[in-house]
Amino acid sequence: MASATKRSGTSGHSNTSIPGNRIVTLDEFIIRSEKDFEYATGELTGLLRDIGVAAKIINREVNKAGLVNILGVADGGENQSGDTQQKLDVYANEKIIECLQNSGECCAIASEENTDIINVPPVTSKKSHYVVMFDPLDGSSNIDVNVSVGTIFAIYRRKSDADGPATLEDFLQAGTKQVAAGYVLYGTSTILVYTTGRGVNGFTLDPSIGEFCLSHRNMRIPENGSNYSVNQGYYSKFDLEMRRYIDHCSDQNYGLRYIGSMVSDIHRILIHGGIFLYPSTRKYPKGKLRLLYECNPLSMLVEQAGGKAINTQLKRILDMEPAELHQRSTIAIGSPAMVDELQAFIERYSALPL
Ligand code: AHM
Ligand code: MG
Repeated sequence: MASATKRSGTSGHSNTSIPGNRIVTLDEFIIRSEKDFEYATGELTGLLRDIGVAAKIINREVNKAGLVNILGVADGGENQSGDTQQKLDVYANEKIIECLQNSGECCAIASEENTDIINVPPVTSKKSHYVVMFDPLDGSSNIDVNVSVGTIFAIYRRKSDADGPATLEDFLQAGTKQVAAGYVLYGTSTILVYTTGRGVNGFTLDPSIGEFCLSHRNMRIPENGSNYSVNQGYYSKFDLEMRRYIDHCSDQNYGLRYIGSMVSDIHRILIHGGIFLYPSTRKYPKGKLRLLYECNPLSMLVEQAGGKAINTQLKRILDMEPAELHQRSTIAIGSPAMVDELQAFIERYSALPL
């Protein structure tokens, strides 16, 4: 098997002083990057490392999913949002919570799979200033058929006093307040991509040494793309402006690529350009995807790579003020020229009388 580390030092410049021609592990990169932050205490560094460890554990289980009894729907069947819960959803959720609780680097957690926030008891009386939100296994309906799935995470600084327990308000913050966001894609190879607001970097898991190694430095999304990504099966349920935009994509001979696993679709768009759409449908009038666990972290990443992310009311996703933990949103995200083009369609057609 080709070593992932051989791809280290791809295009772009680094936001750290790491030379481009040698293996750089995720841990080393995180520690070096800490020096970019004047008042860094090491907490954020610790959190990112915890997520890296959880990702390796989940990766191990995802990779052998067909061999052990971990495929299929979990006992109980659904989470609080009414989504089908797979055994691997439950496993991934438990592992991330466990890793975060063991280190105590965050004071509370919110997961797409849990109804309420989970307070993390302090470890060795250390006060933590961060909360973490995540979707443990996004696109999990794809697991049973061996299609890529992902973990998405977002880290915020708490608003409440560090002496007391975390509150819901610590989580109901606009996406602009994220201090870090990222995803892990369990695909043909496993890659962890994250940002702390200073560019986007990707780390491929080299199975031969069990380490995430820097493979995609300073990722930049292409200004334009030739693919669009939407569940076209819902076409007749979309609003007029969305149908006209999809017609336009087809007229322009854009390719349709839709995996049904948002992390995979966004990863492709980050690398090759394109646009991902999840507008309102009859089943999900406010959109399907969750603002806090999916839209905000992926919007931060895409913006950091030079892209754009808006909802179908043309509001920047990162400026939305969340009112509830499991809030859903519509989303259009990707190459800036394509999001602008969609915006022009919405402005033009939503103004027409029905
Ligand atoms: P999940 O968090 O329950 O897995 O749902 C989110 C997923 C996204 O990854 C994907 O883009 C979307 O749901 C697919 O939905 P649909 O099957 O309606 O197209
Ligand atoms: Mg999800």
